[in-house]
Amino acid sequence: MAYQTILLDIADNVATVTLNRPDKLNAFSVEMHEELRAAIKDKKAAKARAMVLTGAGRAFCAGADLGARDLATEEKPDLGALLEKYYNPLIRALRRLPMPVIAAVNGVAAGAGANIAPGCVLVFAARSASFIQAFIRIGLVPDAGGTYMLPRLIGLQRAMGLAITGDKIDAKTAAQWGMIWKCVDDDALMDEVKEFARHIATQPTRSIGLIKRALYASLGNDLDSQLDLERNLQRVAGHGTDYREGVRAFLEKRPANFTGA
Ligand code: LHQ
Repeated sequence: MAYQTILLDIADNVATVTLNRPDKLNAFSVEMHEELRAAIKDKKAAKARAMVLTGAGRAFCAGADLGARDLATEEKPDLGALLEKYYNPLIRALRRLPMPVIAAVNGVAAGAGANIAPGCVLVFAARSASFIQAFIRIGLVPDAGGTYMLPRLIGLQRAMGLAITGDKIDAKTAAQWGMIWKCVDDDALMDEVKEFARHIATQPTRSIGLIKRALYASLGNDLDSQLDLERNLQRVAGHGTDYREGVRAFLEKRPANFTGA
């Protein structure tokens, strides 16, 4: 498929998706939503063992394209319908994808753009990048999973503060607060993320998918349910060839050669 608003590159078992509307700071149009959805489901990309999500130009993503609706003629815009059709399925898809998706936040991430990043398993951000819960600035509510992830990542006070002020925080603060995994020098960001993704793509991919399931489920589970889930997932992991290979490699004192199965 030829994409107009994203770029998809697959190399070394890593699928890199670049949001590519740089003149709009990679704001989400319907077309970009549809192309991103197609890229996530792409058959070749699905064979990769890690995905990187980043933005072209100076921004990661400025959220919804605010020029896409004509509010002068729309009396009661149904923004819920847009979330139902595009943003919610995107967050669910990122969550459920068995491979790890790593966000490389190369610049400003605002509105839904700030919240799709923590929808990925790990977030690396350039030192000059920033995160803005911009919704309040236009009379809206954080979406794309922000009201779920933010309090869990950074605590209720900080989440509340960011959401009701729309204040910008820089990548260093985001890392200190636990909102992102790592803040990286601008020039080093893509090299570091690619190297990390290539490494992760050599690891037991199936286990990573199971770990995603376990840790995300833990955010809503009590201990008993979580212990049951760990038992179930470990059962699945124990049937994988990577488990056998990992143990064999350990006993033979050699590096493991994981296939992701
Ligand atoms: C944009 C955008 C943008 C269009 C920059 N759209 N063009 C879900 C459901 C339904 C509806 C609504 O929303 C949602 C979820 C959401 O995401 S709501 C939140 C939407 N996003 C925002 O409110 C952020 C809007 N953007 C900004 O506040 C600023 O652009 C930031 C702080 C991101 C960057 O500021 P600057 O670095 O000063 O850049 P800029 O404002 O000059 O933008 C550069 C260009 O990008 C500019 O176009 P132009 O033709 O003048 O060069 C902007 O109009 C365009 N752009 N964001 N979201």
